[in-house]
Amino acid sequence: MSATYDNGRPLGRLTIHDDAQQMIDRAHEEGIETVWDRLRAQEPQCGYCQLGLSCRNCAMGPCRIDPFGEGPRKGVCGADGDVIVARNLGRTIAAGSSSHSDHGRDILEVFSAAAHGEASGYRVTDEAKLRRIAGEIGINTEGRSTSEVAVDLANELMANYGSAKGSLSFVERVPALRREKWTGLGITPRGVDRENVEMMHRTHMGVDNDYVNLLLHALRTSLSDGWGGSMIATELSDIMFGTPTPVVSEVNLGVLSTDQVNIAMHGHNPLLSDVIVAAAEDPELVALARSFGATGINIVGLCCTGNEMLMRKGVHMAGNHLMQELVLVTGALEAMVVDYQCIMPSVVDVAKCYHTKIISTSDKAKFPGATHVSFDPHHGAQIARDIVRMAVEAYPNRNHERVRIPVAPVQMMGGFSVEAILGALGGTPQPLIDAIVAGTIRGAVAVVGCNNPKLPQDLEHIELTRKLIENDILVLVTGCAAVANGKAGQMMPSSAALAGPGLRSVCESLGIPPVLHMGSCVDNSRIMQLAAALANAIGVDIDSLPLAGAAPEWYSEKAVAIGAYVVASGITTVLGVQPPIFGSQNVVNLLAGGLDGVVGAKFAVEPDPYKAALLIRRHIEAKRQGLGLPFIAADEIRDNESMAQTVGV
Ligand code: BF8
Ligand code: SF4
Repeated sequence: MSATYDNGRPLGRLTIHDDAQQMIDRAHEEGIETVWDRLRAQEPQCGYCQLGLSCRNCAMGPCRIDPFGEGPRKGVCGADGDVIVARNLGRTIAAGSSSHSDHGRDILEVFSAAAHGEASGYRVTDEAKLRRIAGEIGINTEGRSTSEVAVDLANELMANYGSAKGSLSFVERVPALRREKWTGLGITPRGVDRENVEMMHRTHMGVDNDYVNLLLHALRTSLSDGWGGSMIATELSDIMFGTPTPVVSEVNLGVLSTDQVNIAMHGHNPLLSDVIVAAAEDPELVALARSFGATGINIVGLCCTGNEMLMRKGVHMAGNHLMQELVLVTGALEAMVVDYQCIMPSVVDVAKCYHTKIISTSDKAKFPGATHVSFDPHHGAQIARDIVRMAVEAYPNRNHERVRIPVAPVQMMGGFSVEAILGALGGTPQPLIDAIVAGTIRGAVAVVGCNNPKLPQDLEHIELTRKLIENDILVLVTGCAAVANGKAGQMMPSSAALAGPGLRSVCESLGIPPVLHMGSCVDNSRIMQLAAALANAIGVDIDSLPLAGAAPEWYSEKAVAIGAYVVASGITTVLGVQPPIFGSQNVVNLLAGGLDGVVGAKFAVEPDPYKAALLIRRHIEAKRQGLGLPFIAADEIRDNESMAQTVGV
């Protein structure tokens, strides 16, 4: 009996989507274990760890602090709860920052190889962006060839990873007032590797034992990702694979095909997926698929690899984080090709129940039981063809009677890079500023992050977003939050009908949705850039703007790093899942209060999407008041229903 069921009845609501629920039921019928089963098997989860009060940083431990005062109040070394909680959070942020930034480095290394003419299948696609970015960071572009400029840009950005440079190239984008705040706090980010190494050093036993000092460095570490590694990943991906422009795609398990070879690209890095999409159009491989009775080769995306492909090529999206096992349960996948991050090891076990091949490709991320094809970008095009061939050759093994594709797909629009948004506005942020000043749009919120099996899948993403747009708040989405909103039908221009009258009128006049897909999780750097551009255009710091962030269903260390750089950049952020910091009242007070006094933003935790929407709405109105714009006083914002009626008309 599966643990997600009790006498055949599901234990609580696991998802709000029909495609997911049908596949959960099928997994149950077939005795296939999923993430929800394993979560239940882990319960009750460790209370010390949930509070952040356990430490295993050295062999005098492991230690835990009793939050109630009857047991130990200090670890063996003497560290108290404040230090242990802050150290754990710092290490989490270092892991998240390292993940995104190492992805950025992989892109940078291939960009460098391509600039030297050494990487087959990769080239500069957006020449104008190459020259604009190079010029922005002081590289001479006049009269120089593409490869000369690209080599210089690669070398300059490589230096962002080490300690040779004093600060990151893209920090110049940050409003001067913000940079002054960072300087005052000593958190201007230096090299990506340097900040991360220093975070690990400071959290070794007997180094930094001041929770405030630790947390400030954690912010600095996250900033090295947000304005460094992640931003490098985004900008170079655009230069190599194309800067996204609005594109209509389809989403949910209905994007799988009953009569084509289905290949799901899962993970994060577009280096592999870009060449796979090209290989799937290779006439020889299409002919091979036809020779096996398939009508073609269907590439679909999962998680952030899916977002990268959707944003640039309109490739259909099978689902977000909690769909990675369920997509296998359709029985329709010939191959799941993975690189790294957010790939559950369990996909190998689920795939064994079907004919599906799991093909791992990164030497950094091996999965016992999977077929490993080491991806060398120098021979990217050939390796991509080899991988697609393996998938095609699996098609004859498909048991068509076991195939169940549960629903029809839903349309969603993606492709809203900063360039595309400014393009839709006529080349300048001024129309958006005018709409915010007039109150037609009250403000903007980035709804980002993951799925977490502790919550009904996508419920919080969708309900929070819906309430925000109803209240004339523009929503920017990335990562799994974007996929959630796409599945719910909230991301087409016609979805403007769901928005309040002000936002609706703006969206209808521009032909855009009220929820704008800005990309994968590294592409939260696009949101930072947009916020900085708005602040620079008005001549204020980012924390003066009517903006907020939300990560309603986060699970990942990367999401913690994102939240940290968003807050350190001046944007208050609401989390839907409690982070493991509540073992230290001092740490909570700092992150949820004290930070506001120094970076102009803070964290809040609110699992109820309606209350989160209300909290955000109040925050946005307070920022409007601060800018001298028409605002609704907090005590007049009673609840979301009355907000929708009172505001924005
Ligand atoms: O980087 S939103 S579950 S897939 S961590 Fe992972 Fe979270 Fe999805 Fe993308 Ni981001
Ligand atoms: Fe225990 Fe201190 Fe070692 Fe942590 S660093 S395990 S608190 S002795």
